[in-house]
Amino acid sequence: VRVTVLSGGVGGARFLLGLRELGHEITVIANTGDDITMLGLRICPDLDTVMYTLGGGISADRGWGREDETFRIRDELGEYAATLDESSGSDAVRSWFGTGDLDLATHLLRSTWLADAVPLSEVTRRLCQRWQPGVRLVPATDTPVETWVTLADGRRVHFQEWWVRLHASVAATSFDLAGGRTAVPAPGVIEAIRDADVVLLPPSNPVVSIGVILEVPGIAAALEATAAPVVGVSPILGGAPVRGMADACLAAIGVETSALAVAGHYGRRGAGGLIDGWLVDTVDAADLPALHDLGLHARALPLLMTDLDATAAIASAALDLAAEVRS
Ligand code: FO1
Repeated sequence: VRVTVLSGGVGGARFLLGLRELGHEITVIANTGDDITMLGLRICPDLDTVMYTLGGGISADRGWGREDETFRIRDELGEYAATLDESSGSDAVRSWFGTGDLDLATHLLRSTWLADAVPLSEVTRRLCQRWQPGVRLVPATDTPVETWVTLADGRRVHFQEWWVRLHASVAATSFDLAGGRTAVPAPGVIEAIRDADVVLLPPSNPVVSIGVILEVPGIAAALEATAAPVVGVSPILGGAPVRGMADACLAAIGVETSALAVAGHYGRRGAGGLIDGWLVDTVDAADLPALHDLGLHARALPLLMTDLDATAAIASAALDLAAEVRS
């Protein structure tokens, strides 16, 4: 079965580990709105988290960067930062975002190839030759895009600054995808949605991960048009995200932090929305009638991805719901 998955970082990558156990032909369309250029290097957090997670190199506790990592270069840069002022350039003194020594090899290679006008999708293909993730990993777009956040105090900061330095402690009032208007889906992205047997929305951040992928012109329309059933997995359990700060993102766009509200936010296909089916955790089973009233196929089951078997069971339930939608 050809399964196409729109994915962000940690939650999507963990879901993919379970889905991969089921042995289908998987194409992952990854969010690139988290991407940032630091000290001349292009860093693609969600592409790398999926690649490292499925390739067996991810730092399990961090959810980003490499296992067995050292940060000698980051710390050495910090020694310089301590003696510099802003006139030296914000990258030089901005030491709140550090990359590990092993991780730097990925950024050096990617940045060299990008500087030679190699498209990000080709860069990703080359990097995956080492990591063998067992899926086709494609950025949503080869066009450089970045999520920027407008804060309640009027500042506009890069997503990473809001997420990492501020830890979303200052309320966001809106997100915009810099470069998004002229972004073009990467080669194969539209076809992967159009020709899929099933399209899945894993429990990634609905706003800054899935939402950003959907902002790339053409992708939302492809989702609405595909003959494949589209099934989502709620990232919100019992009114809270399992990990990350999807609640802060949902609040910024005026969506309540609940499994039902996120389903309503994605909307039912055929009614201008993007999904046909929705999985919620057992704690949200009371939402099933309301989900059916939205015209969605829905099922409640344990959604905590505690281990590989639990995650594979969730992925299997998503495929079962897709089969129910198709029938
Ligand atoms: N997250 C942090 O909290 N602190 C960091 O210093 C940091 C560095 C970093 C470097 C490379 C990379 O791929 C990810 C990194 N992240 C860091 C995580 C990143 O902010 C998140 O992975 C996503 O962008 C949010 O999903």
